[in-house]
Amino acid sequence: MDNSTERSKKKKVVSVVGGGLVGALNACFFAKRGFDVHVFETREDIRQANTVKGRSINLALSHRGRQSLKHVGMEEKIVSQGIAMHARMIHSLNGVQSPIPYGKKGQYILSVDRANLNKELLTEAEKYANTKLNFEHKLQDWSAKTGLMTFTKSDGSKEQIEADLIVGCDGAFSAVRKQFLRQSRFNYSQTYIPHGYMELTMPPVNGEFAMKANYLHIWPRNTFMMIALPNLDKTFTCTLFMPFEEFEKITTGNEVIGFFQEYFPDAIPLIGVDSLKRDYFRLPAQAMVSIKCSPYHIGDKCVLMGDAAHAVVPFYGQGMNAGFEDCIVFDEVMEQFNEDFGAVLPEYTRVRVPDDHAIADLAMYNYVEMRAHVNSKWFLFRKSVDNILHFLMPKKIIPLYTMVTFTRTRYHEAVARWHWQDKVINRGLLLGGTGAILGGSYLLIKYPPEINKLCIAIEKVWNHITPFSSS
Ligand code: FAD
Ligand code: EGU
Repeated sequence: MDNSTERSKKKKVVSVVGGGLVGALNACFFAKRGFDVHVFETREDIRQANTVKGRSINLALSHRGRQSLKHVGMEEKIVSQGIAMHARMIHSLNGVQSPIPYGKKGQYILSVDRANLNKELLTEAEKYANTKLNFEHKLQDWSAKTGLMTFTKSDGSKEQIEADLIVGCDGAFSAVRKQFLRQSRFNYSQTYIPHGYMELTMPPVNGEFAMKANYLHIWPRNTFMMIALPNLDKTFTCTLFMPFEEFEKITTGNEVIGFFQEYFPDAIPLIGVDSLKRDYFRLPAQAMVSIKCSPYHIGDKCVLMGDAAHAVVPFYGQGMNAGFEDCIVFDEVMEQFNEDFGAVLPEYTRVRVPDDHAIADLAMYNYVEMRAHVNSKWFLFRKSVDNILHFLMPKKIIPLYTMVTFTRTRYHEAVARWHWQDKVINRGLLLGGTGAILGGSYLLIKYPPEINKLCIAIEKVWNHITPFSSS
């Protein structure tokens, strides 16, 4: 029997709630399968709007996100509109900049413009004849019993709509998820971290990027941290992360400059004193939340994807990438279970929850780690050790960020493998240390005068692997 004709005869209706990054991409995935796709988005059509509000201007796109875009034929286009970042650039307090590559030559991440990516995805979704985009439609409520959704339109009027499947892609504060909270045996947790973030723009200098363009710039200062990603218009968007209580301490322009002089002095002339003062007070610091839940579905009627299912803190650059990967995983399960929603939805929850929870945990772990003891020296040291071990044993030891960023290794497997590698490394250090002590003692007894030379040699090696300025 020909599956595709049987499928097209059914032509089930799929309602995607949320036309953000994941919703717009998901619309393409469902449209490609031949469903009747309706997207409902609260905002007006951002392609016509001139005010682009919302959070984070640019994002790091990596392998998982790219694979997902490739699935709907969008990879090339989006990549061509992004800026490659082949390495991080670590800024020390004294202004020294040190690059650390992400990997081999072809391994880089991309800085992409959120608004542009969203527009491209909406335009792509609209190319399918079986897709309809509905803007200024805010999901007010829906019934888990009947599947009936109620939308509020911009003029205040209400509209009721039914669908065979509701796909909740409406972000971290999902209205679709609200009904899940009323179900028995639904697990939910949310954690706001003490840090907030604020975006500052670094303009071009003489028509050129103010800093090296093809890098993700990082100023690691323990509890204070700044990250900058390049934009196509030759600006950088700097994101400042710090505890809300620290944001609140700074109330005047001079205090802003004083704070930057203490922690990010090299950025002051690049952002500019006046625009730094202006940008800082333009918007209040934004909160960051981590949300985990399970299951991701209700019966054969509704499923959550993207931030609606799992909001993660941005300290692994994976929120959008994970949401995009959700779309591929769902598509794979659809193929496996012949688009039978009753079977697909529970299987999607079964395979995807452990991975989304793993990346949520990893991002939170990295936040805690960076906040606790990551200054520029430590960052350089740790990443160098990772890279050296990977270079020496490319098959056995793969850095965690490499598995997360450059492969589609399931997140939970990457974590398991990371724990295993840590054991191997510790055992190696233990064996190596024991060997060095035993061997060293032997040499000391046999050739006492040679010890001086040995010390010099060790010092040389040490200076070679940690050639960093103080911070
Ligand atoms: P959203 O982008 O939030 O979209 C949800 C959409 O649903 C919106 O358009 C909204 O208007 C709409 N909506 C909401 N409620 C309703 C309703 N009731 N009815 C109809 N529509 C509704 N990720 C990365 O991969 N790389 C990064 O480098 C990165 N950096 C980040 C930096 C910061 C500071 C932050 C905060 C996040 C970062 N992320 C990053 C995460 C990324 O922004 C999110 O994971 C991603 O935007 C999630 O997409 P989404 O479509 O699920 O949700
Ligand atoms: C945070 C905010 C460096 C964009 C995690 C690395 C991020 C991004 C890192 C933001 C860091 C931190 C990784 C990438 C990326 C690093 C990563 C973080 C993009 C472990 C716009 N993080 N981010 N790790 O390795 O894997 O370079 O706002 F500072 S991209 Cl916090 Cl790869």
